[in-house]
Amino acid sequence: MAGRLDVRVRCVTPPGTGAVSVLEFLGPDAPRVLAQLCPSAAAARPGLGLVRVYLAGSSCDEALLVVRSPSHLELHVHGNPLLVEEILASCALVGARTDEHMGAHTGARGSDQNLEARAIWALARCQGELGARILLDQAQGALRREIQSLLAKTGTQQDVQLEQLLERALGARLALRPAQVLLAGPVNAGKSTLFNLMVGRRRVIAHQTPGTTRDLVRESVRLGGFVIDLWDSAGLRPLDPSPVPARAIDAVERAGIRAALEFVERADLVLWLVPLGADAERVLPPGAQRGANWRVIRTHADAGEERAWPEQGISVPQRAQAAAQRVQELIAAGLQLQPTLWTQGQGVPFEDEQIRQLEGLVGEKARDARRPVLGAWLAVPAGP
Ligand SMILES: Nc1nc2c(ncn2[C@@H]2O[C@H](COP(=O)(O)OP(=O)(O)OP(=O)(O)O)[C@@H](O)[C@H]2O)c(=O)[nH]1
Ligand SMILES: [Mg+2]
Repeated sequence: MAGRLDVRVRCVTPPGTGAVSVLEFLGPDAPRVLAQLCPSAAAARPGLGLVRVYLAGSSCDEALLVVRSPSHLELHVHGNPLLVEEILASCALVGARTDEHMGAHTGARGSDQNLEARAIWALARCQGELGARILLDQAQGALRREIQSLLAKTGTQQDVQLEQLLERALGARLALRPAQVLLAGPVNAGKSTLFNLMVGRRRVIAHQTPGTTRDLVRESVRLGGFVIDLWDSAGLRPLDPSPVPARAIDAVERAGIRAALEFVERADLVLWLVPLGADAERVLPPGAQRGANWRVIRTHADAGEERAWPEQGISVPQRAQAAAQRVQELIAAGLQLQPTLWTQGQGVPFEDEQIRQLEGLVGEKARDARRPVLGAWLAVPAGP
């Protein structure tokens, strides 16, 4: 093993297979370590260039070399986890401090990563447009600046800014990770039909046979700048004798119903689908209560004499577009999605732990605790 060099090598893109993985070489010995992998890098000038990467003497990739400064270089290799692993190992072999200690490559956020790097980590996983814009801003220092300005204030002014920051963080949670929205209700209510409509393709079987859906099925659905996880589930059977001719309920269907009922307990929002005119409560299992996060949607609003859609119900077969719009509105209202919760430049705490800490800092009594807690957020300085 070579002696330690003054260079840190870390993978700054998320773990896993991707188009490109970016390796950062930081420190005065960065060019020396890089030249072991890419001999042509020794003569590289500031800017961009193509280099060949060699491992154990054989060429293994063609990469983009970015020379930001003599002590800050980036190697953009193809995004193969094995390749990244091998490059880090070969850097460690010549004495570099590699990112096993940083944790970024293994998927964990090291506590020695600054706020900006952690925002980039979250950005790589964020599915929604609004969340991505918020995280990009935090990666460019918005949260750091907000905390600095908060700590520069005192008394009531500081109390107010802290409360606003917490409120923004809570509002942003559903922009940063998808809410879980469940379609539930009696068999044949039209859950799978609506699910396919919202997903935009025939993802699951919708059929007049009661009990068609057996399992929970998830798909991502965009709602403006937000993304939700929408779930289809097995229909519940009425507790009294069913009016629909049904085959005997078997063990698989029973398991599906159990899974649906369990999900009802933990979903952020339950859309309870019931055909227009049917009793919405009839299929609820004993003891089950409609929570505050339930919204009833009447389906089959085209059936019979009553042509009530879209005000009283939806009809996917007859008026798909109106149905989709109505359901989107119900989801946005049910989840209290706020597209205007953030404007560029405002800090948004983006990790659950940050929100937990902020909650502990609200109120006059917690004033003294703010500097140590929030100061620690800034302890690792922003990168070069
Ligand atoms: N007329 C009418 N038919 C509908 C409507 N929505 C769904 N259907 C039909 O009702 C039948 C059942 O629809 P599904 O979407 O499979 O119902 P489901 O709630 O998923 O049923 P399970 O999976 O058995 O719980 C299918 O034949 C659909 O075409 C509607 O609004 N109006
Ligand atoms: Mg179904």
